[in-house]
Amino acid sequence: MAKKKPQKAKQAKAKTAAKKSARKVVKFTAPKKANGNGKSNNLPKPSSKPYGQDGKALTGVRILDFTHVQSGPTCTQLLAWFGADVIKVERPGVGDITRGQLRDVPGADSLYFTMLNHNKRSITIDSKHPQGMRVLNALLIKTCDVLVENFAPGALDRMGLTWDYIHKLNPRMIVASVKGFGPGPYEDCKVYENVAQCAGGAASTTGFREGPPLVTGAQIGDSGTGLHLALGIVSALYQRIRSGRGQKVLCAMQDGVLNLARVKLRDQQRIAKGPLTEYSQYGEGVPFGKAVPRAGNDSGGGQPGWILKCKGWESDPDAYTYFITQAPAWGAICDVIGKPEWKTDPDYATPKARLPKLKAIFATIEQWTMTKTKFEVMDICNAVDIPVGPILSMKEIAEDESLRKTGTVVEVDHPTRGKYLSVGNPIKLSDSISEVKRSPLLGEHTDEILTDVLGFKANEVAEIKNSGALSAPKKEEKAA
Ligand code: CAO
Repeated sequence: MAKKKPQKAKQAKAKTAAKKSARKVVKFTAPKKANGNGKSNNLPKPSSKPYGQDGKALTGVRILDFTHVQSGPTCTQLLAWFGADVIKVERPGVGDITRGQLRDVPGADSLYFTMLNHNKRSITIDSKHPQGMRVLNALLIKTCDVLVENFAPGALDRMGLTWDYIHKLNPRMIVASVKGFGPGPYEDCKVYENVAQCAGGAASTTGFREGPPLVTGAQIGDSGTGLHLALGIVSALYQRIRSGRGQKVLCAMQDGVLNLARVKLRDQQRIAKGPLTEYSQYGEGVPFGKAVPRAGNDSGGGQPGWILKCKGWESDPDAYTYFITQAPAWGAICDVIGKPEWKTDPDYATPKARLPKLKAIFATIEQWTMTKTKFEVMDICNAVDIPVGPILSMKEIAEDESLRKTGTVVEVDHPTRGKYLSVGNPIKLSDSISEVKRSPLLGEHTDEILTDVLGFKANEVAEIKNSGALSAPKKEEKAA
């Protein structure tokens, strides 16, 4: 018993610290006891409200959003769609640099910004001003569960917001960061999308064998990493229920891209054991080198596929279909393209026999697809279980009624730019319905956050404002 006393004292101390850091808004409490099956007997009662009417998945979670450009904002936008209260801290006068980038409407926030910052609130704070730090400290201690940032390496520390400092202020705080590279030789580098695509192995494995490495239009470095980070944050929030403490969450863009390119690392190991037979270069008799080659439009799995021309391809750059010669569909493919004899011909009947002839086989299939529109190909092939997919232009996607119905493409109204299209939450939860709310204007919620969230009195708000910590330096005001 005597030995256990210091342990008890420690626990009591930890409890007091946890109590001190407990905020009004978030009440994640660990279940008190577990029964014999390891299951909690102290779980909240099931909701009596109908699906979709009992708040959102992350209701009660508050995020100090110190993100900018694309990777970080993607993450915090997802959290906001799931109901987190995301408070975006922006530099006075300027804000997130993307507000002014690629502007299509003079004076209005760019689509770059509006499409990445829905459902958030904006406060302007100069983090390098003592009064600005006072507000940040209040956000850190009093109300927020997670700080998310994607500054250049070291920038957060230079503001004085080191992990030790934050953790001391609020032991429950989760600090989540996107960086270009993880610890190692490149950890200090600034990184943008395409750098990550190159460093993560995507570019070297994308494109045609005869051409240079290629980046993809999908933002796998920025948005892909933001998505990874969001999962890290909700995992850390879940662990905090049990542990009572926050932790650091780091997602390097190189790592995120590599995770998405993992099938290529798979192939890198297979190449040492022999040629990659599903790559069309194998059928063409082109020897493999030491590293995974670019595979053009070959499908990444064991089912050969290629992009084929459809009716109208001469004038429409997107009149193409992706066509997969999945083994179980081979008979149907032969019938559809008018080559029923291939079903029994030993030179064509098995996947192995077809491998060396894939280029010629796809050329024959293309003779058929060129007689149909990509949507006709879709209808005819799907009716007999042949996997195909039309190459959709962004124009076609923007006009797609079914995507509008599911809320994946949404029309949003904005006070300075008017109506615009955006991508809504691609993740659908049946009991946590996402509504897309317009992005905030710069500093739009500064006053309500100072008073309603942080509880500063009128004289304190005036003191902070008069100090200049929340407004642009005079020179910038003149230039604007
Ligand atoms: N008040 C005062 N200063 C602020 C501030 C605020 N509210 N918000 C930001 N700043 C300051 C930072 O403290 C930093 O100052 P110091 O360099 O003096 O410490 C400065 O603004 C610039 O921050 P930054 O270095 O992050 O910005 P940058 O434009 O030079 O670099 C980027 C941009 C994206 C290359 C870099 O942030 C980065 O590498 N981030 C991590 C990887 C990442 O997310 N990349 C994806 C970008 S999306 O394509």
